Amino acid sequence: MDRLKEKLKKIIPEYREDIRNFLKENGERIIGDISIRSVYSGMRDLPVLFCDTSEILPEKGLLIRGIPIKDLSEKLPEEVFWLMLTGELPTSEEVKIFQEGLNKRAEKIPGYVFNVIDEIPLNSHPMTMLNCAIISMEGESLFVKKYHEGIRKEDYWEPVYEDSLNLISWVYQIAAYIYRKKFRDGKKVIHNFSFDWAKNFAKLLGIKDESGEFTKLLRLYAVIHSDNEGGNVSTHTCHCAGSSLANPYYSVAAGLCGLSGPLHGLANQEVVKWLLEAMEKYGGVPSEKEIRDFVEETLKSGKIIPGYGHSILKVTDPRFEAFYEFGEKHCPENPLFKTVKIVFKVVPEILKKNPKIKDPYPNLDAGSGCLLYQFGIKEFNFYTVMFGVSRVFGLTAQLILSRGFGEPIESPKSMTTKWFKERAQKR
Ligand code: NMX
Ligand code: MLT
Repeated sequence: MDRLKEKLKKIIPEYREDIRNFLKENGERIIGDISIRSVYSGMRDLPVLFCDTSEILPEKGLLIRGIPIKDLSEKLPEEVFWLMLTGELPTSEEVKIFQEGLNKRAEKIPGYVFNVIDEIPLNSHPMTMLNCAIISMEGESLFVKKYHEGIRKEDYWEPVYEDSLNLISWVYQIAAYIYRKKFRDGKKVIHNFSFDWAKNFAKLLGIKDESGEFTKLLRLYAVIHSDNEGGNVSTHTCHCAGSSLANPYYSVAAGLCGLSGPLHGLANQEVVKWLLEAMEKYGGVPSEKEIRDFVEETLKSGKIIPGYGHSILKVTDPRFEAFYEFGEKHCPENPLFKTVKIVFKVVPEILKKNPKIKDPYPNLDAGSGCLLYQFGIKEFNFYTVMFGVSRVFGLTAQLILSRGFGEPIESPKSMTTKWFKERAQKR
């Protein structure tokens, strides 16, 4: 029996009812004003979305269902997925059963998806391969099948849940195949494991891990990247696509296409690329002065400092701190990690000099890549795939809840610049 699904059968109708009642009583209340600048600045700070899996407090960072992300750093991504959906952490028995279910699903990955990857030019970016592979599986969607058979709106979430769990069980296998195909032996390792999600992934990637430290990193990595409230590009894009009732395969791929940009998920590869350039230039771990010069040079050339800044946070991202603490414990002598530390010492002070930059502190991408590098994943253009595989937990949790609530198609109104100008004059 699927215990998570059983729980959701109780929770989701209550969730729907609760929001409906809330809207009945308060739906017409006005909650704020909108400045013209906000509209023209990527809708920054506008409370126009709701998301119940997680929230970001500008001064504290990410909370998943009210729990600070660092307090979840010893948890499994499976547990965090459960938490996002139900508001509670599962018991150890519930986790075990849930993992057994995922492992059963893992074995049912459609074989053709590997042929699809084989047909993609090998010099394509790994995110291209990941997204093509995910989209190619959309014919597997149970949601599509049920929708065409005819299903009550209240029940949409159930096939979305099935599709989501399949995605969670399949996408890491796809990622591992892309890694081996593009960078290693090209072997397709058949999934016949019964470990937890991260250990399965570590095995498939083919990274030697006698100490178990790499698996620990993968668990942390997935938890840290799993969710980040509702407005970031990947989550919002997935949510928006899902609101048209595009199936979870399309919706997740839409979100992951958004993740592929350098201001979002691609920043992790850009960070390591930039750090290695600095190390090459100065012949090893640079001094503080050398990093200062390198940062100034980067800014003067019109480039950004990757891994620094955030559109909501106003403090060092606790997700960066979690990676930093992992690095201190597991690889304090790694030259790349040492360079990350020096950059962290130097960069915020420099960025603070630019009053336009609202957050001069590191985000999660400033510290994630150097840890993968330490364990032998040195091909940094694979890092966004690692982010994507982890983000699937949050994207799908949010899709399930959105369909559970019965959220309608997203359709904010856009106005012309002429309209805004006329409006500004009237005031
Ligand atoms: N280096 C140089 N300039 C920066 C940086 C940075 N790290 N961060 C912000 N700025 C600039 C930004 O480009 C903008 O300039 P302009 O007005 O000339 O376009 C100005 O400061 C104001 O930006 P903010 O309002 O502080 O930040 P915004 O919300 O627009 O953008 C990021 C947030 C995260 C996109 C931005 O800080 C950035 O580009 N950071 C570097 C890339 C990065 O690390 N992205 C990953 C974010 C996390 N993730 O995984 O998705
Ligand atoms: C994320 O985890 O999605 C990033 O920090 C980007 C964001 O929140 O805008």
